[in-house]
Amino acid sequence: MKRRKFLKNSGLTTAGFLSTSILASCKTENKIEPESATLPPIRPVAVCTWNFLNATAKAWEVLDAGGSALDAVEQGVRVEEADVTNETVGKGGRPDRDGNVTLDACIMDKDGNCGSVVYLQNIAHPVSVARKVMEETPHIILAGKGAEQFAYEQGFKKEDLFTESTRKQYEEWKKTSKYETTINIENHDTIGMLAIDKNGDIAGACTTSGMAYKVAGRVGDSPIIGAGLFVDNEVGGATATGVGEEVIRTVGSFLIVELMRQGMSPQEACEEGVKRIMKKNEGREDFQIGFLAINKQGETGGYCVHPGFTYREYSESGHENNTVKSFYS
Ligand code: SD4
Repeated sequence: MKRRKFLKNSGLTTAGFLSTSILASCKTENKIEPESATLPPIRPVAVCTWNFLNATAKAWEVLDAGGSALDAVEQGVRVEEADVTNETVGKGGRPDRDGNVTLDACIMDKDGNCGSVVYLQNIAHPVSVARKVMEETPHIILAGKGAEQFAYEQGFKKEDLFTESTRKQYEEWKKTSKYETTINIENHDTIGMLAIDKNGDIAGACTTSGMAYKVAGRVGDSPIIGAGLFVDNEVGGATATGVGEEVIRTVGSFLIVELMRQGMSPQEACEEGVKRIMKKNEGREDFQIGFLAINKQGETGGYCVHPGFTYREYSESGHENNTVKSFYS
């Protein structure tokens, strides 16, 4: 206890010393510039994996109204969870090979608080359940039946997550029961979202139904803090899409944030993240990964294994879908 107090006090002293020296270094003639004058202005922004215009527009609406980055990412990704035409997220997500639609999601805030649900069935908005796990329990991850039970206790409704289309596709798939993690870019449209609010705080969320026709019980990277998503409010955030097994092996999003902490730009960090994965998979071409990152200054970047991955960015200067460079051309 005493030691902690000492560290806290010495931290304060160091902070005091630093701001004094920053102030001193900002002295121009007889005028002292406030410390904030030397920092870039805060630029609220929302970015997400792939070209999800409606989701980023929703996140931007929250940010523009002065809402928190945490609310923005939750509200933003919920748009995709509710969109039944997106067959990789939320309601309308494709099932596992036994015909269960199972959802994975996580959320992380500026203070490093996080919540996650894995293998969640019958609930259309796993990201909101993940937020409840973060805010209402002392835990971080709830799985399967326990997560579902918790969701009902929190007032979420039971829903059939199949649609006519996904049921038909599943019946068709069963005729061959062939499972491959193909590089088809259409097979990957998990949404990972990062946002910076007017206070300059960063939050992120990630939600998916995972690989179509996966082995029952399989959980990917998307709900794993550090793999599919990571946020450090001092540095930035990162999120991933694609074959989750490969992202987990390198703890991809955490790696990218740490690379940014060491001085890399979001773009450089995403490139290095993909290169690390490719080093472990030399010569392998049969999978796709896309990384997206943002730093504290609001700079963004992305990189992927195969061409096709894009990310949508939304800020007061408008919105655009950015095509990113890839490891293979
Ligand atoms: C997973 N990363 O479960 C997810 C899949 C994905 O678009 O990104 N799909 O491995």
